[in-house]
Order: sequence, then C-alpha cells, then structure tokens
Amino acid sequence: MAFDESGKIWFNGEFVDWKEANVHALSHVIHYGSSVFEGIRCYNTKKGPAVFRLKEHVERLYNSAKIYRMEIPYTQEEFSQAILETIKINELTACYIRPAAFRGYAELGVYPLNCPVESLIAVWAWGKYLGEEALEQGVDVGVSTWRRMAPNTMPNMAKAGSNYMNSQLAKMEAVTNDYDEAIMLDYHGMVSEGSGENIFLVKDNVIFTPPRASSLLAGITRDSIITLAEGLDLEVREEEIPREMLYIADELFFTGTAAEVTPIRSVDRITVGSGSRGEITKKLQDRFFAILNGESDDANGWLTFLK
Ligand code: PPE
Repeated sequence: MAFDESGKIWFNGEFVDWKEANVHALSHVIHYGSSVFEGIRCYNTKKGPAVFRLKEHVERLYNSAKIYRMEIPYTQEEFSQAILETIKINELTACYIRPAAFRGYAELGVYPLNCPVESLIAVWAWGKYLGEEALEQGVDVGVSTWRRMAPNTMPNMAKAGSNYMNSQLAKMEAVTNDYDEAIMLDYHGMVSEGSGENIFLVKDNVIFTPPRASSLLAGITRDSIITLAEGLDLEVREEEIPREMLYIADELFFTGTAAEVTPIRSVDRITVGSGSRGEITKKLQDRFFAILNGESDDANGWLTFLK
C-alpha cells in the first residue's frame, strides 16, 4: 500500500475518511473513462509549505473539464482554497496533490451529460517519480512503438484520465523492455513527450522542446523551465524535433510535476552526450529547486504559501 490511509480526502465538498472516498461501480467514469485530473506539488520551503503554481494547475483542470463540457460546481477560487485546506487538514508540509473531476452515477450509455460531475482532492507524500538516483544519474528511455494521440482523436491538451490509457501502453512497453520511461512520437513521427513528462533537448547550447502542436500536454513545469532558461539568457526554441535529434543531443531531460527535472542518459540504448547529467540540465535543476526550497526569490510568484 502506497498510501497512509489515516488521512482525509476532500470529496464533493466535504472531508471524508480515506477509506470512505468511494464511487459506485456503475459510475460513468468507470465505463467510459470520463475524468480529468491534475498533479500538483506542495514543497516545504524555508519560508514554510507552499504549493507550486496552484493557480495554473487549477486553471488547467477547469480547461480540461471545459473541453469535455464538464461543469465543476465550484469556482476556481473555491477549489484552490479546498486544495489548501486538504493539505492542512492532513498535516502535510510536502506532498503530491491529486485533484480530479469525473462523471458519476446516474445512468450508463456514452452520452454523459445526465451524470453528475463529482470531484475530489487527495494528498499524499510522493517521493521521486523515476527513482531516487534519477535526478542526478539520469534515466534510460526507449522510443515507444505507441504514438501520442493524433490531432482530432483525443485532445492532448486536456489532462483527461482516458489519455493515460495511451500513456500506460507506452509505459508498460518501456518497463517490459527494461527502460525507465518511454518517449512517444506524434502522429507525424516527431518527438512528442514521455508517458507522464514533457521533454527538452540541448544541442550546441540551444534548448529545444516540441511545440503544443506536437500532441502534448502543455506542462506547467515545461513553462517554468522555459521561463527559467530565458532568465539565464539561454535560447529556447519550441519547434518540431525529429527522432534522431534525441540520439545526437548534447543533453536531454524530462520535466513534470512528479518527475520534476530528470536527466535522460540514454535513448534506445544509445548514450546521450556524456551519459550523465549535462551542464545546462544541472543549471536549470538548480534554479528550479532553489525556488522550491525557498532559497531564491520567488520572482514569478509561483508559490502559494499555506500560512
Ligand atoms: N505530459 C504528460 C503526459 C503528463 O502526464 C505530465 C504530468 C506532463 C506532461 C507534465 O506536466 P506538468 O506536471 O504540468 O509539468 N504528469 C502528471 C501525472 C503523472 C502520473 O504518473 O500520475 C504529474 O507529473 O503529476
């Protein structure tokens, strides 16, 4: 059991005991994957616990819901407050936060609009996503035979539970082949993203990352890293990346709420750059963690303190 089950979960506006946060077996979400969710982190900074980019995450949750015509019956402000309350009531200082909204129990059939929209917020301690040593040593990845969803099939910009069936296929294939993680290509064969991370590449001191049109989730960590890189006067280009660029890159790394900034040391068993964390990757990691530790100024207003 990965969870400490003694905590409380915010469920449809109320705090319930961990084990009481259940849904009916005939809920729409179980049969048709009708859910949207977020992954957010709270860090125990030197100035106290703070949630990283709370506003942007809640906004993305509501945008994911909007794409699926799902109305969450709270304002974004109310939902954000509920997130802060959930962390406090569980007496956590550093944690992973998992809000979700889904179509509940009323009837079955593909048409979803007669089912109620339910929502929840759970928090728990979640350590390093790709292993303890990953942040320093880097991970070994393989390019998946599974592509990211083609345009006009499933909306990649919605963080919907159903998109993660695609991610699961890629992740299972990667692990079966003894990789830590998968990189997926888009419909055109260009680099898209990992099963749960965005990807960055460094070549000749220029930073590249695929654009939104490459079938990816517009990651909030991705956005943060672009901002930090520009602050370091590094050139960042959002452009399509052909697969072979992965092999000849000087540095590669993943970004994500769970994965944070994780270097990639090999792709398809081909060593990337020096085979260990690159210089620019380290610089960006340092900047990123300095904000999360509260060591450097939160110049962009990314932290919401619990107080
Ligand atoms: N792409 C995908 C497919 C993705 O799932 C994530 C986050 C990202 C990019 C990065 O987005 P952001 O967190 O805003 O920087 N994946 C979440 C879920 C991981 C999971 O295993 O669950 C996360 O990192 O919380």
